[in-house]
Amino acid sequence: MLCQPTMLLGGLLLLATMTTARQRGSAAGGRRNIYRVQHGQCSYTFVLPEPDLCQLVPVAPETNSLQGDLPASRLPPADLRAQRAQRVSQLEKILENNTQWLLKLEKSILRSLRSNLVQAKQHTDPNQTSTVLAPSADVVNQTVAQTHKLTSVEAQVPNQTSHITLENLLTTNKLERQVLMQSQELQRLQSRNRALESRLQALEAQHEAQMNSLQDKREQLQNLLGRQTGTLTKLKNHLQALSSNSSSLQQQQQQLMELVQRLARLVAQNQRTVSLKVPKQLFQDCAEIKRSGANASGVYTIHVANMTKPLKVFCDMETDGGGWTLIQRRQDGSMSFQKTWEEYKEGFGNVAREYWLGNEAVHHLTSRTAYLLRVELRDWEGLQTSIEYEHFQLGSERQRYSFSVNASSSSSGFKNSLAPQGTKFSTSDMDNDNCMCKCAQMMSGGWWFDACGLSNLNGIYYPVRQHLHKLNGIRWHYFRGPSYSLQGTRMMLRPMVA
Ligand SMILES: [Ca+2]
Repeated sequence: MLCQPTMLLGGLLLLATMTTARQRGSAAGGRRNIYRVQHGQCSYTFVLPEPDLCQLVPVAPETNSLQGDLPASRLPPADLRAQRAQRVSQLEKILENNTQWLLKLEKSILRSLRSNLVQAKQHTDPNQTSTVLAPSADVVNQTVAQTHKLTSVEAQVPNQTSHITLENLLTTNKLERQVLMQSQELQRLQSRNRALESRLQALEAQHEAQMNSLQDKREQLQNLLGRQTGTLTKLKNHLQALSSNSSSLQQQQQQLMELVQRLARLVAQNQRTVSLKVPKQLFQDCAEIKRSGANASGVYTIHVANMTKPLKVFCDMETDGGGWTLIQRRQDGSMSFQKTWEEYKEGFGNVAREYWLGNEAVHHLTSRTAYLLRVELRDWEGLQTSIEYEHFQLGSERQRYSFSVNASSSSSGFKNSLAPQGTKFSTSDMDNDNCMCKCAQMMSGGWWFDACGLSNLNGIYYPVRQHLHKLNGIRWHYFRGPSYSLQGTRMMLRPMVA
């Protein structure tokens, strides 16, 4: 069925209106419009999306507000952004080409429409009109096909735009997560930094306190050093003073020594003078010395008959009239009495302290005249006693210095403890006792051991608190028992007839 020329003209006008409206829709953006084209008895419906191409282009990744706040190092890669921008640019070019093509089509239609209108006014024959409008229908069909093509192209634009937007959203979410994680990390680092700062402050305070303490100690040490230096200086001064004093003392000592030497020389000269003036007098014993006028107890020199050498001897000038010649004395343990036969024969010790005059001298002395032997004993408690023996005489060495007495008398009434007369003298190296043993080795010292007898005044000297229960000590049985070691003893001779 043929369409009326007016209807065809209205359809073309509608098509032109549609094209113009589409262009405005593109400018307004966002909506989908339905267009209908009536061509004769045929009706064409166009559903065209109204993409916001003009708005999509500005919503580029560079204008994202969130990305705009990010540091440059956290932005998407540059090539990704360039790729997206390129794709958007391509779409825009396609759309622009299509639009230009539509504008050209529109102009062509308008030109054809005007020429057809002019021809229609010239030729009112409907048949001719239909013949003239036939090419216009072909043009409309071409226009519809181009419109379909344009619609498909426009439909691709939102899809591409949605895809790009989705990628942007995903990238944005990813970046937001990274930003959140980095913010959390930053907070953690800030918290750790604050803790480290607090610790640093505490350490600085501790360090300052230690520095103050060290400063105080240093000041104390300096004070101490100063005091010690002062003390050292004083000590040096004292030392110098002492050195000078010492030098002075040494000089005085030297002067004194020289003085003593001069005095000694003077004394020696005086002694030689006295010896030259006084004729030398020889004494047999202390009794003779006493008779010569000497009344002071002390050390004298005697000349015993038949003895080649003079003897130093201690004379007791006080006891019971004095004149006693000591042949034995024990008083402090200063002399050991562990001696040989020969030593007991010749005598030993210090006559001013402890000594044994000598068996040979006693033999010669008691062979000249009758002597009284006095034995004095003293214990550790201060008790003293004495025993005297008349006609004490000591045999010769050939007789092993055996002794003989006539009678004895004790000042305290004690029984005699001396061995029987005739008992020989024994030493550790000369056994003359009446025992199968060697009493001198058992009892120590040299003595008139029987077997081994009741006395030994030449035993070992034991000091106080060690003097008990000693069989080899200085013992006298009938005074303090068989094992009591005495504190002191004296044996001395004096002629029975003065
Ligand atoms: Ca014997």
